[in-house]
Amino acid sequence: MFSTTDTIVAIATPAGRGGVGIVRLSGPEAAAIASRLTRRTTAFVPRRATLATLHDPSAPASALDHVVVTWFKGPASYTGEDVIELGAHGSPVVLEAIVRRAMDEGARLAEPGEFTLRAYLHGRVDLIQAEAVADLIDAVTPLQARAAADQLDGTLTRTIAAIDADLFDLAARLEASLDFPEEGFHFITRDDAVAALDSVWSRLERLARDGRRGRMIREGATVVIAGRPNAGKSTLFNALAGVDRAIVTDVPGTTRDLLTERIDLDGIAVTIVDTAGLREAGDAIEAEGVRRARDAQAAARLVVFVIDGSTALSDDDRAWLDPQGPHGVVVVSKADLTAAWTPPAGSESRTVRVSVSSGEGIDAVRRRIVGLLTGEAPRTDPPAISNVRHLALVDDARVAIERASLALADGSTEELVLAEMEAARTALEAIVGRRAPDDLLRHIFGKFCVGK
Ligand SMILES: Nc1nc2c(ncn2[C@@H]2O[C@H](COP(=O)(O)OP(=O)(O)O)[C@@H](O)[C@H]2O)c(=O)[nH]1
Ligand SMILES: [Mg+2]
Repeated sequence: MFSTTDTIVAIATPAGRGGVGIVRLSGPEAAAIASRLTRRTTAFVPRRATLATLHDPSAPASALDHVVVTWFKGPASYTGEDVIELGAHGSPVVLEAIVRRAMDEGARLAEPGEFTLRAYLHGRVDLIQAEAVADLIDAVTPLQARAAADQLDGTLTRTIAAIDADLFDLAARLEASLDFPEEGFHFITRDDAVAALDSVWSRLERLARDGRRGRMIREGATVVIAGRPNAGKSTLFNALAGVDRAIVTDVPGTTRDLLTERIDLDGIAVTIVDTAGLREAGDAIEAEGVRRARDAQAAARLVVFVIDGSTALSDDDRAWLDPQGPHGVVVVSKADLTAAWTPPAGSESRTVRVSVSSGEGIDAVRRRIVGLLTGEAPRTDPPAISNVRHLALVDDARVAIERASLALADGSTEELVLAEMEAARTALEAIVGRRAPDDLLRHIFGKFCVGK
């Protein structure tokens, strides 16, 4: 079990220097430790920022820093305990000295995610919201941040709670029918029970469908640009990245190492990778580049295959143009030059014609990438669900409801139906964290950084 009886301390602001830096304390001794650090005899006033001087016992004459002390009295605080925030100047030396002083006064260095873990243990947030805190901090696109903020607001919590409540209601009525068997399905007709299960099933199905896009938004994807040397890969990479990262020349084999750049495509954090052209390499360095290119292509979520429109096709090119060819985006480059080949029948729907000189086709490539990654037209609303753990549990619940419906349809006993409904509820409650085992909590909060 996790202990919350001691007082924890950590630097809450990022590593490095800044105008201000914050040291956070949480636990029963937080306010007392702050008083001792600042040698104050009068108590701090809750929620009021108070200027104080922090002393260094090894140099009693000089101050360590002037700090703004804010006391969030529990339970109305982030963790639900007494929380003290010490706003100092953002110097790592000062902030580390403050943490050491707090430890001298009895605080313990916080574990990663321990502040948010305590918020969860004290019921200030549920597990969805705690995980959303980490997602919000880690967000690299505005849509990722919005999706996380929505979950922090409780959108997903409420959706799950509503489904869980309907299941509870249905279970209660089925139980009642069990307890009074002579009345048969008096408390609910079989048809109503079937309809209620159907409704729960479709809500879970919608969540799961939406969640696949949500997961893409939360986790992002790696997209590799492949093709023959000189096809125009680095030029396309630069155009997508919006910066001249990759060296572009008309010498085949210019790009040797992998180049990556993270871009925001409709809210999805896409890491694009420029690779060496796939060919018989000229020297050992290029050969290594080609090997890395093949590895990257194998690991990528999606391949953008570039075919030079102005030179004759290779066998690889033909394979990608084939309507039954590999899954990916096929780009025909150099659309401004005279075409050297005519597109094979049926290949048009697979290809995007691009000219980087005129800018033609770049937006279409972006759209095609997003479309293939999300499996649907981009929407602007963040999906309710985005986390693999949640998604797997929603699927478990959906499958259990399917079994419950089957049991109901083939006239099985109510006990069987109820057992499946209970399994669905267990999965839903595990999402929210109502029945979370310690090792799951360790796993989730261990991924936070210290001070969160
Ligand atoms: N005219 C024209 N030339 C292009 C275009 N895209 C790339 N190139 C040229 O093709 C050559 C090879 O481009 P690069 O991006 O280095 O190809 P990579 O070897 O596949 O990375 C360079 O001389 C580019 O300037 C295009 O859209 N139009
Ligand atoms: Mg290149």
